[in-house]
Formats: sequence, structure tokens, C-alpha cells
Amino acid sequence: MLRLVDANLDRLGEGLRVLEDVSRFLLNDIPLSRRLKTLRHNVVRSLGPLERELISARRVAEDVGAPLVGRTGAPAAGRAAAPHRDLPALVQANSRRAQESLRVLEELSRLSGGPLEGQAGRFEKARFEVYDLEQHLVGRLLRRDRAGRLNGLYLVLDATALGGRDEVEVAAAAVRGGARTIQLRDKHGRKADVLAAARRLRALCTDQGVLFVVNDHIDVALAVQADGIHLGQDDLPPAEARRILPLDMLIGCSTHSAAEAVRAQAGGADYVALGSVYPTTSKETYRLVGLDTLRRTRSRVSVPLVAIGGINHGNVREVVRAGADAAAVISAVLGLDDVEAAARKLAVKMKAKA
Ligand code: TZP
Ligand code: MG
Repeated sequence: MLRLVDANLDRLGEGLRVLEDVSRFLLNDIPLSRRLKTLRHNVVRSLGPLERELISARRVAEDVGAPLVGRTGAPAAGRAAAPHRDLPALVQANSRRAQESLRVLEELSRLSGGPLEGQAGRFEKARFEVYDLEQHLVGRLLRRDRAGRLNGLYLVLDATALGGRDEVEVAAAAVRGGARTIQLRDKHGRKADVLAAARRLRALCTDQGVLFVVNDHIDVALAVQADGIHLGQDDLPPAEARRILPLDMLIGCSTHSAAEAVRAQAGGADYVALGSVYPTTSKETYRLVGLDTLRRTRSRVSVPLVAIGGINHGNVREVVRAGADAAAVISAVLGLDDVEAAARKLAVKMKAKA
């Protein structure tokens, strides 16, 4: 019995440690790694005198299921663990190990007279916490991969700046010119029309391998399975939006100061847009933030940073130098007849070294 408890505590501690290290070293998420560390300490390292008994009971060489060490101490052949497909799969496998161990410990705690008697509630609570942490971590990893594609030219396809042109033709031209993200921004259209445009743009972006983001309309973003939703300061807070969105959908937030950007990231934004960096004619009321704020924001957030507002081919280099991963534009692309050439001019400048 003690060996059974010991083996499951080891398995649990190891599984949780993997999750903790992914949170700490790959996601740089201190609150999450602390939550995992606390959980590990509370369930694995809090057994008092029982810990001594467990270690004395350990008989690794006699374990018929030991994977690597045989009775002679020689490695057993042909028992290598299957490789993980990717990081989310690795997190899922280790969460599963932790959950299964907790379930075994919980069951053992229900045995009267056993070494864990009376502790079932503690293990059960921890198991539910691991289910929750797993979902959180897998979502973070999936979105991190997607957000990593947010760089270069980000075209905001503003319905009022199309001047009667077809949005998909315009978007296709911008993508040919090098746009990496297309955002549909329609503040006045009928919902059915927004949805129809979003469907066509979704198809184009999937086909071309670029990101597709919907501004404001969460319902439309959900209906067309957009890569992301873009929210302003007066829209749903990111933490609330997160509750109703699929795990892998990005949330982008418009911000107007470094403090707002930090708050957006803490609330779960997968990228932040900061603006208006320069004066703009595309928005009636806006806050001018400038390059210094862009630099300060860069030093305070780790998620991708999108600069917006008055960006054109004459200033896009300084925006990149200030630390923006992407530059979002309306008029510098949609204000010209040759959308493809306008996009190319910006995209090329953004990629140029120094
Ligand atoms: N948010 C801040 S500035 C801006 C938005 C949507 C407008 C950007 O348009 P332009 O024409 O690239 O200045
Ligand atoms: Mg909005």
C-alpha cells in the first residue's frame, strides 16, 4: 500500500512540475507557475511523518512496471515513451498523469485504516484544479503559436474606407502585396452583411495562410471561426470574452497607454494594439500616444504589439524600431487605388534590416 501511495505521489509531483516549468519558462507566466507550485506543495509535500515511511517503502528495482531499471539495474529494452506531437500535447499528457494520480490517491484515501484515510476531499479538490489548469495552459499555448504569426503588415479593412470596392478583392490585393493579417472593421453595417463579408474574408485568409480578425462582432467571429476578435476599451473585457470564445481564438485589445496595455495583457489579451501613434484622419476622435509611449509599452508587455494610427511608408520604419511587431493601417493602403503596390511598399519597409 505505501509503495502504491509513493508511486502516485511521485507521478503527481512530476506531472505538476512539467506544467509549472512550461508556465514559468515558456509562457513567462509567474502567477500561473506560482499557482502550480502551491498546488504541488500542498498535495505532494504536506504529508508530515508519512513522507519518511513512503521513502522507506520504496522498492524501485522490484517494481514490475519500472520502465528503465531492471532488477540488475540495467536499462530495460524497448520501453521508450512515445514522443509528444507538440507542446499542448505534452501539457495534456502531463495533466493526465497528475489527474490520474490524484484519482488513485483519492480512492486510496477512502480505504478505512489506510495511510491516507480522511484525505479524499483534498485530492479531489486538487484534481478539479488540475482540470482547470490544463484547459488554461493548453489554451495559452495554442494562442501563443497563433499570436506568433502576428507580425508585419496588418490591414484594417474599414468598411467606410472601401469606397464601393469589393472587400475580398481589396483584401486579396493587400495579401498579394504582403499583408499578414486582415481585420474586418464594420461599425455601421447590418449584421447579415457583416457576416457575409466575414465568411468570404475567412475563406480568403485560410486559403492564403494569413490571420483573419473581426472587430467588435464576437458573434460573427464565432460564426466564421475567425482567428481573432478585436475589442476596444468599451467592449467586453478580455477576461469575459475569453469565457465564451474557443480556446484557440485570439483576443486583441485596443489600448491608448502603456498602463492600459499592461491591464489588457493581464486580463488575457493575446495581443495589444496601441494608438494613435500619429495623427490620423480615419478616426474622428482619437488619443495621440506617440513613439515614446510605443517604446514604453514595448518594454512592459510581452504579447505581440501592434502599432496603429497614421502609419505610412514614411514612418513605418520608426514604428518597427520602437518595438512594434506589426503595423496596422487603414488609409496608407485603402486610400490608394493600387492597394497591392501600397501594401507592398509598407511590407517591404517593415522587413528591411536596420
Ligand atoms: N485606432 C486608432 S487610430 C485608428 C484606429 C482604428 C485609425 C487608423 O487608421 P489610419 O488611416 O491608418 O491612420
Ligand atoms: Mg470595438
